[in-house]
Amino acid sequence: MAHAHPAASAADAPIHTRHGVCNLCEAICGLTFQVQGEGPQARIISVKGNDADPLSRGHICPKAVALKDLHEDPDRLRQPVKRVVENGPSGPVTRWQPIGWDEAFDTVVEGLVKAREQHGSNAVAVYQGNPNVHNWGNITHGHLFFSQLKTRARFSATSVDQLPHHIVAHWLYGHQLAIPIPDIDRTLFMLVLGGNPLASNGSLMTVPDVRARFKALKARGGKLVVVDPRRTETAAIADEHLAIDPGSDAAWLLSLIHTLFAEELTHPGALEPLLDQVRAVRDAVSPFSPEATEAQTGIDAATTRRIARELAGAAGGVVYGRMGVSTQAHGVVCQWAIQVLNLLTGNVDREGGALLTSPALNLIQMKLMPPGHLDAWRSRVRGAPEFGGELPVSVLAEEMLTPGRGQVRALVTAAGNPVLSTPNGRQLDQALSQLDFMVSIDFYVNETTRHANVILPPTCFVEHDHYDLVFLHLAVRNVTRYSEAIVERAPGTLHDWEIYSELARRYARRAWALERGSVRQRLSGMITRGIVGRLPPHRLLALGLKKAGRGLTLKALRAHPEGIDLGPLHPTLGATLGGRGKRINLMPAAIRRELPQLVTPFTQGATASGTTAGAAAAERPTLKLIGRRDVRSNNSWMHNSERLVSGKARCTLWMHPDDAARHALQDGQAVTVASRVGRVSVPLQVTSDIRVGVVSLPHGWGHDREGVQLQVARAHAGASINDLTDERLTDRISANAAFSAVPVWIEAA
Ligand SMILES: Nc1nc2c(c(=O)[nH]1)N[C@H]1C(S)=C(S)[C@@H](COP(=O)(O)OP(=O)(O)OC[C@H]3O[C@@H](n4cnc5c(=O)[nH]c(N)nc54)[C@H](O)[C@@H]3O)O[C@H]1N2
Ligand SMILES: Nc1nc2c(c(=O)[nH]1)N[C@H]1C(S)=C(S)[C@@H](COP(=O)(O)OP(=O)(O)OC[C@H]3O[C@@H](n4cnc5c(=O)[nH]c(N)nc54)[C@H](O)[C@@H]3O)O[C@H]1N2
Ligand code: SF4
Ligand SMILES: [Mo]
Repeated sequence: MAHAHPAASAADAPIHTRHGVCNLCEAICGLTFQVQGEGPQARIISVKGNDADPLSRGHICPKAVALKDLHEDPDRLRQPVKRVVENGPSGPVTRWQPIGWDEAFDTVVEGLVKAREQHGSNAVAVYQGNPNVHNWGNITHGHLFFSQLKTRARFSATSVDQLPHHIVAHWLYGHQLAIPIPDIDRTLFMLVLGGNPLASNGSLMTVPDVRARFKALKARGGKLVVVDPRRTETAAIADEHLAIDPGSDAAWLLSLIHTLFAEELTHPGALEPLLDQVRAVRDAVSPFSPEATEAQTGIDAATTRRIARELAGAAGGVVYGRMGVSTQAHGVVCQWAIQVLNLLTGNVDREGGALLTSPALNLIQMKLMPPGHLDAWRSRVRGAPEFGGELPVSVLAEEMLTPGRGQVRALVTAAGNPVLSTPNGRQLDQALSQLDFMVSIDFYVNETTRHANVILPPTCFVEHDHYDLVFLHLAVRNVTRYSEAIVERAPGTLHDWEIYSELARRYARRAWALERGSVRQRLSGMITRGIVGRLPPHRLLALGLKKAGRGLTLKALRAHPEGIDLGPLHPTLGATLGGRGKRINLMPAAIRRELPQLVTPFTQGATASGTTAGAAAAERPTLKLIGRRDVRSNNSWMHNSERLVSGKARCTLWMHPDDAARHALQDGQAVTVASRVGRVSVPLQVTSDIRVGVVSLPHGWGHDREGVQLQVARAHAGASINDLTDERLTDRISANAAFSAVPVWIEAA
């Protein structure tokens, strides 16, 4: 492919210092760039942490420098392309033909409208990937386009991630984004389940420089306990590590709640008058004594009781659970139980506990984000519930492959790579190749976008400005920060928001006849889209800051590119609940129905994860597969940076020495891992840092597929764990993907 590669600017051109942030992960670290030259030819010559940043305080990780690699990557698309299949000497050959924006937009609108006309609105599906939340233009302008599709077939990375957190926040605090954040800088006891912030840099807890913050916690006499089947980087620096059996956390958390009641350790304090159904919780957890669940969890009853006492006794303590306890069969029960523990010990809305934040632009209080709704409709084939207007992505492939009214025939992917990121990705890979039309808004031809008819590539992060609309809501300190673009974009390129604005405009015109509603309603929609569509995100930010009325202006933010400190977290629960006249119902109906169903599996050592396994399981010993993150990796899409993939291969299967001996396998040898849905081959890494009976593979690998245009990533391809994870293994309440404890069989390759 012929791309304009940013030419090196003259070595004697002046060097400028510019401040910005890294948007790759939730830590949103402040950065200082050295840029040589001017205009689109300018080159980034260094990337460093910004010491003046009040949140990240100079911290960065190795991925920050890769923002430069992304900017310079010759594989990154800088112009729209369309897929053309031609007859070559030895069969059909696929080629990506560069096209102009005008043709690209028209082809996309035509393809989508045609699918809708022929098969109905729900035949056009949308998948929005993780970077949508990290790139504010998608949030400010994406809805102008997506809302017009009028489809219920909406999917996102939320349902392979934090969906249980949103559901529980919606139930307890009235809003999907009302997620209390650990007050890590003041807490005296922190219990972390299924999170490894030392590698991930925190999640639903924007916490740059987390290692230093944990160190400070210990220095002030606090305690860190990590519950994880693997001895993670975070477990290694903790005061205590409990290697729980994967998928059994809900049982353990119920035993902690049980202990609080049994030992009269519940002290909700100031929360007391807000809590409803406390007794119902006590009754529901009564079967789950620490003795009853210890066989399941592998954590002995005495330890469980001690941990409950330590949490209740701390002058500011917090339970925090992330991926490992969200993406499992009991994800919603886990996240509910974590909130209940924090509430019953009086640690919600309390310094040193978990607090709602006070960002400069408060999407909850300013009503800029809907509170959420659950089960307003269900998926066509399996009957999985929607949340907040989205269906769980585990059902996407079956919605494409199952004929009938409403079958998905066209797809829009935006900043997502579901082939590598969602359970049974191989099945989805095949389903994508059978679609009538697909468009991807993405700057790479990767495992997913290779199936698109047209790819619309936006600018990359250093080429546009940024204000973090989401993660400043989740930060351990209240901070506000606006960053200008670091380098000028190349001529003829578009930002994500401009792509959406234009798609929205053209789609509205073409689909006019399909819209219901009066002419007046349709016109007013068009006018709103026309106005908002033309306002760049920073103009909307300026308006929002004014409306927020906290005396902050865009001008003030521009004057402080390092960020403005708004102070430590402070109690604000009243403002979130009070505004809604709401109390906290500790026992939502779905939990009331679910807990009795868990009594037998959780207290009698039966397998808790429900489905799968099948006949094969009876014959061969199964191990439980879990995931893994590495600080140099970022989901599926930063593996084209040589500096992030060099060195020892990281896509290896971790296995305990006892299991290796039982399987007669040796460190370093190639093994085949098989599950109900597929098999992959990977090198084995034998280590006692993982629990017996458990194996671990990282996600986001598996790049060596026909047509993928990622030169570096293909040379370090690895295998995809999601060729093993099972789309039928989901959380029982939300249908969020259950990536933890997938039954697998292992043999020498
Ligand atoms: N370097 C890097 N950073 C990232 C990302 C990345 O890909 N790479 N991705 C970003 C994204 S999108 C997210 S959502 C966050 C995620 O942030 P984290 O949740 O902190 O990330 P993980 O490292 O996946 O941590 C999950 C932990 O759960 C453990 N685990 C697995 N199964 C179970 C179980 O059944 N019970 C318990 N108790 N633990 C279990 C795993 O061993 C693992 O250590 O990270 C973000 N940051
Ligand atoms: N087994 C297993 N599977 C997992 C996980 C796990 O722990 N285990 N983690 C899950 C989690 S937490 C997540 S969040 C998902 C992530 O899953 P996805 O969101 O589906 O995948 P990403 O790897 O984040 O892919 C991001 C895509 O966006 C593109 N992109 C990057 N920046 C931009 C931008 O600014 N604009 C546009 N338009 N495109 C951009 C990239 O080129 C890439 O194609 O994976 C999930 N999958
Ligand atoms: S921790 Fe690394 S990837 Fe995450 S924001 Fe900071 S520099 Fe970027
Ligand atoms: Mo995520």
